[in-house]
Amino acid sequence: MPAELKVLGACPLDCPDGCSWVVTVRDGEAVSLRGNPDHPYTRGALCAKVNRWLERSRQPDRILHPLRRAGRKGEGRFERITWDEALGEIADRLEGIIREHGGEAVWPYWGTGTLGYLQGLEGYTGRRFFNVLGASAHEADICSAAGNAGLTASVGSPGGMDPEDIARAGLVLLWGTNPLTSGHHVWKFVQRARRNGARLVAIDPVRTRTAAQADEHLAPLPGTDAALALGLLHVIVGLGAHDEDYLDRRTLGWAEFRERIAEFPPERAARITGVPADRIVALGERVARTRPTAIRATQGLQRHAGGGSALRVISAIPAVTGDWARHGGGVAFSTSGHVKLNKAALWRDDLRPGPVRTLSMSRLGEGLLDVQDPPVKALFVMAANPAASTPHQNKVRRGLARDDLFTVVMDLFPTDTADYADIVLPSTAQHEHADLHEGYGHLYLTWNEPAVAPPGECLPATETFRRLARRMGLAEPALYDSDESLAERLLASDHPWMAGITLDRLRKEGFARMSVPDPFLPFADGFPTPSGRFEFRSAAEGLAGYVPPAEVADEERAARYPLALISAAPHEFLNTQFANNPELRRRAGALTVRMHTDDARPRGLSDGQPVRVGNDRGAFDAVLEITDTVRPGVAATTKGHWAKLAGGANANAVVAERATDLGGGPVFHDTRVEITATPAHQETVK
Ligand SMILES: Nc1nc2c(c(=O)[nH]1)N[C@H]1C(S)=C(S)[C@@H](COP(=O)(O)OP(=O)(O)OC[C@H]3O[C@@H](n4cnc5c(=O)[nH]c(N)nc54)[C@H](O)[C@@H]3O)O[C@H]1N2
Ligand SMILES: Nc1nc2c(c(=O)[nH]1)N[C@H]1C(S)=C(S)[C@@H](COP(=O)(O)OP(=O)(O)OC[C@H]3O[C@@H](n4cnc5c(=O)[nH]c(N)nc54)[C@H](O)[C@@H]3O)O[C@H]1N2
Ligand code: SF4
Ligand SMILES: [Mo]
Repeated sequence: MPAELKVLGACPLDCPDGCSWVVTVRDGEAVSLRGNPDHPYTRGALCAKVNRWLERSRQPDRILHPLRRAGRKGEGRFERITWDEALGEIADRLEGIIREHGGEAVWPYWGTGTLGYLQGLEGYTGRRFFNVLGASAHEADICSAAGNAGLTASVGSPGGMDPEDIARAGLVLLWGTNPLTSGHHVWKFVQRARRNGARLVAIDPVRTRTAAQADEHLAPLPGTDAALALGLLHVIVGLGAHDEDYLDRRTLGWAEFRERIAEFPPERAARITGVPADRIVALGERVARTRPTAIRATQGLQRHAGGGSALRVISAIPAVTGDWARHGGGVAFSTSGHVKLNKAALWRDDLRPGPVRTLSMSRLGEGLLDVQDPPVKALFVMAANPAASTPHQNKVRRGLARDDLFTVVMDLFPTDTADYADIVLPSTAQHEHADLHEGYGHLYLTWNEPAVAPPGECLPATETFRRLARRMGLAEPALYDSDESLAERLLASDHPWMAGITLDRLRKEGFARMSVPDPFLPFADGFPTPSGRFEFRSAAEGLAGYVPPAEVADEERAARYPLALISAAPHEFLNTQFANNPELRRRAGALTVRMHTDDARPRGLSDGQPVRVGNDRGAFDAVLEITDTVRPGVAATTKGHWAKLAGGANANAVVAERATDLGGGPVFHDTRVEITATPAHQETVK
């Protein structure tokens, strides 16, 4: 064996960039992990977080052995047990619960800790095992569900333009997205467009790192984007810049949608969004004049009660201008709609004994406390940290604290959620196991070859479920497939875009671009909707339009909780991952909430003071930053902080367990709060 090996892998995190990485292994030890210079999207660079991947994987708080709870739920006290004891106890408890309550009393709760098709959410290999048990189905609706559903209603698929083609646009709108923090690799394509003369406009209630770099920044009130889009369309149609021929050939419901646009003159859009009418007119004129316009809209935009409709209406802009037919035009939300892997062959839902109910990842509190017939009795949490990530934190904790609930947590670290586990199982990190990945911001598939042996007794999810199946004596042969054979089944797809992509090739080259046509105009020959056209009106969802945010637009609630809170992606963490890395925690500093001077002054609050951010669901403590980077009426914090490292709660203490209009997604950025001095601070002031 050579002394030094280069092993190609993939970043598994829930980030659109799906980076390809190279691990250098010396004497069985990973000595460096870097971005793959040969990957057209990664181009050698990872990010502030993943540059610390190896360091994090060796942190002293890494879980290396199975654990059994030794204290109260939530307390986080555990004793070490053997794998044999752990599997035996899990098998006994599952068998007992299924006997008494049926398979649906088991909830396999997969998070987005890894997006791997083998070890994580995208495929969730354990799905075969849970299918055989007849467990409830898990709806992973926490991230992109609203946008996916909105785009499916109008375009027929969440897949839109290739983000690399943003380089060809004459005008770029970064709409409800903060790529310099949340997926920076798209930036080089944005910059290439700018070098060719494109103007960059950011649309975000907050002047983010990204918005600060734009030529122009519009700051709408959260959740009002569909009204802004309709206002822009009013200007575009008023100038006669709509493409009659395209509308006629490629769309459905234009006459009706045109009437809807007529209801949103710029003055009305301005009243709803808080963006001045002259700015709406100017941007509408710019879109009308510039071909093509590329719109990069990602998840931030759709975390509101009307989030699905927002994506529907925004995707109508290139349908009205005809830009969906132009190379460099359209909307780029998530390329996952273009991935044609044979997921059914991996998942094997045919192994279920019969139809099963579906439980929502975003509404864990409801699932644990309100759902009956049968109630959830066993919760299997895998690559998820819902006690920190999921809405209505106090309700989630009440659910997790139930004495009659058997909870297994598979993770690498002792998270807020692991503290509630009956059994904790130690998991491998990405460079210690095999996996297959897509990137939802590009068109490449990536193979992750294990680079080193796992530390301690950590096991991949695939192997954990093979062992558990054996322990339970399950006869179904599909439960014992090897990782390679699972990957081969997944790649065995007849779709022309998968032509030539084999496991052998992926292992050799590390990644492969899907065999899409070049240039890639996904809807050149029609849209994958029931009518084959872009649907302004869909049979299932009616006519696209503006659906107001729930809390932001609620005046009675605004009287009690005057500030609209956004809790977006932090620069130093990836959701709750890395929030326990000492260096990144140091760089991130304390949990902060930002507020405009006009809101701070009447409250008598000063910069840097501890404050409490609260509403009727709960509260969290933060340090106040007074700034003009948030618009008045809006407060901004970040997701990702571990509650136990941030004074006991984070932003999800105040977020409602409400579903979006389409797709049943969460409404993280549609939250009203009041911000006050923390009680301790009030006392010291007195
Ligand atoms: N560094 C880092 N990168 C990440 C993540 C992370 O935690 N840290 N998370 C990853 C994950 S899981 C995801 S889903 C993506 C999310 O990444 P993004 O899609 O960028 O989503 P957010 O960070 O939630 O919000 C993006 C921006 O939308 C703005 N916004 C909020 N509400 C509205 C609105 O109503 N209208 C408009 N126009 N803008 C609004 C916010 O102020 C924010 O600046 O990033 C991924 N990348
Ligand atoms: N307030 C607020 N909350 C939010 C959001 C927001 O915008 N605002 N955004 C939401 C979004 S977009 C998302 S995607 C969710 C994400 O929420 P989660 O699904 O909870 O994702 P993470 O926080 O990344 O936590 C995943 C856990 O997986 C573990 N893990 C990582 N890799 C592996 C592995 O290979 N095996 C195993 N077994 N475990 C692994 C990590 O250690 C980590 O503890 O959070 C949501 N929460
Ligand atoms: S988090 Fe995103 S940008 Fe960072 S390495 Fe992973 S895929 Fe690349
Ligand atoms: Mo996400």
